[in-house]
Amino acid sequence: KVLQLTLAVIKPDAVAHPLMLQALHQKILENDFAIIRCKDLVWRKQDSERFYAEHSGRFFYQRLVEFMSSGQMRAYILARDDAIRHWRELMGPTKVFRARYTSPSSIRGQFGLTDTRNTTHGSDSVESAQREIAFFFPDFCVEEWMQKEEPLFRG
Ligand code: DAT
Ligand code: MG
Repeated sequence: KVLQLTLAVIKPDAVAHPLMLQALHQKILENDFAIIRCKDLVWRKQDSERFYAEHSGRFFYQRLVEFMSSGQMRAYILARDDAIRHWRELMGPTKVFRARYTSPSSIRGQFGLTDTRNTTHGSDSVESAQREIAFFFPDFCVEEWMQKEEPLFRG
């Protein structure tokens, strides 16, 4: 099994509720992720615009950008075998109604409020994980971590 890193974010709707934040943190630990870095932060509107630039022009873009800069978030670098896929599976589908019906026990199925306020973010590929980790944790070097720390997880 190959250890993989992913970026996970608890979005402002969930951080606003201390019990939900705690439940999500617990869920991370229960699902065999190692928490490599964790920090609380608030985005300015331009951080939000930059992070979601791929969605600019979509009908929900303004709503998304406003929401993601509306309050505290908690960002994690998580490590696990197949971390990207496992975290996305735990989150469930993007859209809240799909999540409710097809994956009621997923994070979004349980806690998602709307298609925009859907509690969590997770990278969707190795490339986006690299980019997103650098975006949230500019001082973190993935290559260096893989060389120095990853071997410690092997035994
Ligand atoms: P995901 O967060 O599952 O990777 P995405 O990358 O397609 O989904 O979209 C990023 C965020 O944009 C998503 O978490 C919430 C918002 N969003 C996406 N599709 C939306 C829609 N149809 N209506 C409202 N918000 C949407
Ligand atoms: Mg995405």
